[in-house]
Amino acid sequence: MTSHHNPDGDAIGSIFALSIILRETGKTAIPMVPNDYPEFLKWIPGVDQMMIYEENPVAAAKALISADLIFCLDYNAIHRTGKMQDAIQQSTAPKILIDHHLEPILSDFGLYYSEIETSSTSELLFRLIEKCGWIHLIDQDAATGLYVGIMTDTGSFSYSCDYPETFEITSALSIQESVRATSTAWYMTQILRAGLGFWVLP
Ligand SMILES: [Mn+2]
Repeated sequence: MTSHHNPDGDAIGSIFALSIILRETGKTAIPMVPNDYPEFLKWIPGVDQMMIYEENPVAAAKALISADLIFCLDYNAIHRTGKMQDAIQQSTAPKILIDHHLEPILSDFGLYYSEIETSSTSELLFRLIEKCGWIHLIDQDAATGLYVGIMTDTGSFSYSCDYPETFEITSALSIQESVRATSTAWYMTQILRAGLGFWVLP
């Protein structure tokens, strides 16, 4: 499971969630990002298992080159993975794109699910999980990852959210999978503000 250089909430949330679900199906799944991710995402339970390519490039490149499949989440061209791109290109594993950015370079990928009229990659991933009949595999940590992806890519539901599906999926995550939406928003707001030097009361 890979994502782009300078990973954001959608990148981290989607690759983390897909890794959890694939492990539930008995696969070995390694979530990997090219470089470190922001402090405000580090509270997500279990996210510290993320492999960071630039911190261990030999082992990370080996994992990519020996993978059976490489999922490419939240980026539209392999060059967006920065230092990781050579190892991805060297790998003969089929590359599966799941992404919502404009103008994907489809020749980079063996299979693709590219849709721009959506909030986020996390939303597309939820739809794919649903089509696979894997909704029951979304545990609270995976749901939190998907929720973080949708929430951050919409600026807490202030843009890129004119689609009913975004709210239907958010509702499904909130109700069925017990995402604690208020505390998720609170954690990230507090950590972001702490980074700016102040805290606020909830
Ligand atoms: Mn995104």
